[in-house]
This record gives sequence, C-alpha cells and structure tokens, in this order.
Amino acid sequence: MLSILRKARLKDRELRILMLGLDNAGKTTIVKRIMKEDINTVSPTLGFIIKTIDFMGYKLNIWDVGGQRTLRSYWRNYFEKTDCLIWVVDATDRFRLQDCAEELAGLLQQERLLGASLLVFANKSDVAGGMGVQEIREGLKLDEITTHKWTIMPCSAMTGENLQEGLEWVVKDAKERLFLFDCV
Ligand SMILES: Nc1nc2c(ncn2[C@@H]2O[C@H](COP(=O)(O)OP(=O)(O)OP(=O)(O)O)[C@@H](O)[C@H]2O)c(=O)[nH]1
Ligand SMILES: [Mg+2]
Repeated sequence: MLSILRKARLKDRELRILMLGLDNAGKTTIVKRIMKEDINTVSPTLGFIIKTIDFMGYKLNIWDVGGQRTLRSYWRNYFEKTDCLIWVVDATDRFRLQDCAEELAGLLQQERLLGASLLVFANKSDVAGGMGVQEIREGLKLDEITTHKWTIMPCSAMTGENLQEGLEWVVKDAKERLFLFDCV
C-alpha cells in the first residue's frame, strides 16, 4: 500500500526531502542558497521550514527542521513519506562528530524512514582545516549501512559547491526507484 502511494507521488514527480543534522550544520543556509535567497540573514531554526523548488522536472518539497538538542525529539514528526534524508554535517565540527554519528544511527533505525535514501552533505568545505569526506564517512560509519542507499558529498552553502549535484543524486535515485516499481 505504502509503495503504491509512493509510486503515485513519484509519478506525479513530487519528492519529499527531509533535511536534518545537528544545529549549526548549515541546513537552512543550504536551503536558502538553493532557493537563491539571502544567506546572510540565517538564524537558528526553532521549528521547521518547508520550501518547494522545481528541479529537473520534479517538485522537491524540502523540510528543514531545527537541530538543537532540545528540538531533536520533534524530528520524528517529520519522518512520514520521506523519499530522501539529507543529513547535513558541519565538517568544521570535529568535536561533535560522535554526537552527529549517534543521532544519524538513531534515525536509520526508524521504521518510518526505511524507504528513504540517504545523502550526507559534508558542509562548509570552503573552510580550511575541516574534516574531509573520508574522515566523516568513517566517523559516521557509513560503510556499515545496509538498510539504506547512501552517498556522501562535500558541499558548501557559501560557494554553492555540490548543492545542485546533491539534488541531482536525489532525483536520479527517485527515478531509479520508479523504474524498479514498474518492474514489479
Ligand atoms: N563557512 C561556511 N559557513 C556556513 C556554511 N553553511 C552554513 N554556514 C554558517 O553556519 C551557521 C549555521 O547555519 P544554519 O544554516 O543556521 O545551520 P542549521 O543547520 O540550519 O542550524 P539549526 O537551524 O539550529 O539546526 C551560520 O552562521 C552560517 O552562516 C558553509 O558552507 N560555509
Ligand atoms: Mg536551521
């Protein structure tokens, strides 16, 4: 039933993207950059923001949810019908990589997120001395993930690096799944 609904939405070319990560990771700045809005006026997200963009012929509904510790218990309210989870990591925040890994591991155990693919954005690549993709990949134990299709990319909300490429991956992945559904 769920897969039929999802297929219907995919056929409507509409995707639901859930953007999560620790506070200060850069989620809202990434969304603003994608929307071509002013990125100098970002403040911590206390609730959530939904933005819709047309991309490669798809309508992407991006849910940007605040990541402060006290807000993380609300994340579960946004799981339903997620096609892709974008997990944003602050590559300059080595100190909280363990915290970041634990939060992601918790999410990947959620039954309602089982159908979602995972795009990890290693954000703030414009800052020298930050963690590289390999370090984050190991820190988050991405290679141990068997339940979700995943990828990791460095990106920067400041320069715009890889933001388009990330969304392309999301859309391509959705298209592949639609193809798979059509085969069953
Ligand atoms: N240098 C640099 N700074 C960034 C980048 N992305 C975001 N920032 C900065 O990081 C800080 C936090 O950005 P936000 O977008 O508010 O982070 P968030 O993940 O939405 O945080 P919460 O809403 O609290 O969960 C801001 O000062 C941004 O300017 C980036 O790619 N490079
Ligand atoms: Mg925010």
